[in-house]
Amino acid sequence: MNKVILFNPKSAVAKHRIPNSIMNIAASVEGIFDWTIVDGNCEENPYQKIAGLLQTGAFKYIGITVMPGPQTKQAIPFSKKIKEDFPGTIIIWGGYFPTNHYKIVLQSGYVDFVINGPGDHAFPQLLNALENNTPYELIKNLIYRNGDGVIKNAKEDLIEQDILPALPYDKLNSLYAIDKYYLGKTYLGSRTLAYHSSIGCPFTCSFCAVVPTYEARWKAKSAQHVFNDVKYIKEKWGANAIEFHDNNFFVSEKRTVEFSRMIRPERMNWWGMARIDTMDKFKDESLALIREAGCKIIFFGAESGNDAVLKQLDKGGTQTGEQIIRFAERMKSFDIIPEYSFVLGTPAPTPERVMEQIEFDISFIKKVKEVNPRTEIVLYTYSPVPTEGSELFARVKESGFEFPQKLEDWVTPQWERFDLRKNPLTPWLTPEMIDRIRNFETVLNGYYPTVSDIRLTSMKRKMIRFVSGLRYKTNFYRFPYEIKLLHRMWKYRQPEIQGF
Ligand code: B12
Ligand code: SF4
Repeated sequence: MNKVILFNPKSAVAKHRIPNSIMNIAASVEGIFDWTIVDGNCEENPYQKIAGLLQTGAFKYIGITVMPGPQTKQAIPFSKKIKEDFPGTIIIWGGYFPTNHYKIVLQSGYVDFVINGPGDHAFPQLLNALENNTPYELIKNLIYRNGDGVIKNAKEDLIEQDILPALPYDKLNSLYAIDKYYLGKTYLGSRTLAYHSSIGCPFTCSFCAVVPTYEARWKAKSAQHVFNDVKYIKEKWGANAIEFHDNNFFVSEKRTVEFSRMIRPERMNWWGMARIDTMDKFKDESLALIREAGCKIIFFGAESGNDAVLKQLDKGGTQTGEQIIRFAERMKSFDIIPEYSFVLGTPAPTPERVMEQIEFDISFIKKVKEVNPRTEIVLYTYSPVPTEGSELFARVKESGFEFPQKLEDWVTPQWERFDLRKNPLTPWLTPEMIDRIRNFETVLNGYYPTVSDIRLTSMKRKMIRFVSGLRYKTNFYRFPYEIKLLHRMWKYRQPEIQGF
């Protein structure tokens, strides 16, 4: 039986997370195929490592996980080179990038298959078909080339998460010590590990890559299952804090409350992502319990304070600017830090309206800070994702915006910035608008440094706040070089790209 390489391209310069995407895929073939992991975050020269494995002749398949941005930088050139150097290798991509951009990926000619969304069944089924020379054309979640065309198979129903095989921590540890994946000292603890307890999301926000991938579906592990896993991670691997990587951890109040009751005595801190309108419906007792159970900070997609923009973003129809402010205040009484992310720079019919929207949100963010100064703000610039059928994406297409036509174009510097949601190449945004957003961000981060940068001493905090104060108060954000200099000198943390 041919063996399998699972490759996690480099995703972060430091503090890289445990590679849960390929750990899930490894679990799906455990006991059926012999597999190994190459983690681009932990290897000096990952291509050499992969080539060494392929040279043995024992490996025929390489599965690569790709999220947009940094991971494409290794995934694209490496796949191309593997096909040139080892043409018999079958290359299979999975993850958010190929799921949303499958055509360009397969048209490159050097990626053989794409797995559309969850790969827990599709991946072993595909390998079985290829090994036994049986048809793969009906495998759900598979996308493949046929002649000149690209065929997208039907989607599979979401799998019950409790019956999925356990992640192979022991085997990973034999390849790369689990200790490498602790996030060192963070705001949460000294040994924070990432865990994923549910897939998808039941909502259909028109700017979000999760929507075309999961089509408004969500499946979660039960509270008991999550607790058992967390306890195992704590006892066997020594974690003292958990980062829940679910797109939407708090969908169910019942599951959250059950989990909180179980985890409370373990004295662990944890973090997760949520929606404001969902959590605003949680009872006071539930919020108090969540905090007591160790949840210190929650990431919320606030997106905008402007109700018309929220409607355009399709935030489920129930989130409003008024609610965003009120909820920030509500979180104060529970001592939970709300981490609000905003998406600025969405399209509007005229340039003046685009700028008005940006200015509106800048003042709105300042209001949020007034009612609850501990609210962490993460600022993104809107980068389109192909949410076909949404009014927002229709407007994006009308504007003349186009995704790259060749896979290699994604690794050019301008498209990399697009992925990082910093400079999105959208035709309606002028350089002045982008500067206004980025400069405001710099001044905001100067006046309110993130709590997650635990290396920033109180002296440094006071100093940078002092330096930024006048600008913040007078709305003068242009050329904030002095703040940038301090940020660079002190290696200021950027939660928007480094994660929390
Ligand atoms: C952890 C994480 C990171 C980590 C690193 C990830 C890593 N691999 O090391 C960090 C913090 C570095 C990060 C950064 C970014 N991230 Co990120 N990240 C995530 C997060 C929270 C979890 C990924 C994960 O482990 N999932 C758990 C696994 C089990 O799920 P999965 O990946 O979907 O895997 C399943 C399937 O997709 C498929 N599959 C996946 N890979 C493969 C591979 C093969 C071979 C097969 C067959 C199948 C397969 O099967 C799996 C099991 O069913 C996701 C959101 C999420 N919940 O998934 C965002 C997410 C992937 N990130 C995203 C983005 C955009 C980024 C950034 C590029 C930009 C940004 N500003 O956030 C930055 C890059 C910054 C930089 N470094 O410069 C977006 C992608 C959106 C999009 N447009 O496609 C997501 C979806 C968040 C979001 N909702 O917007 N990220
Ligand atoms: S609630 Fe969050 S994860 Fe769900 S669709 Fe909206 S932005 Fe995406």
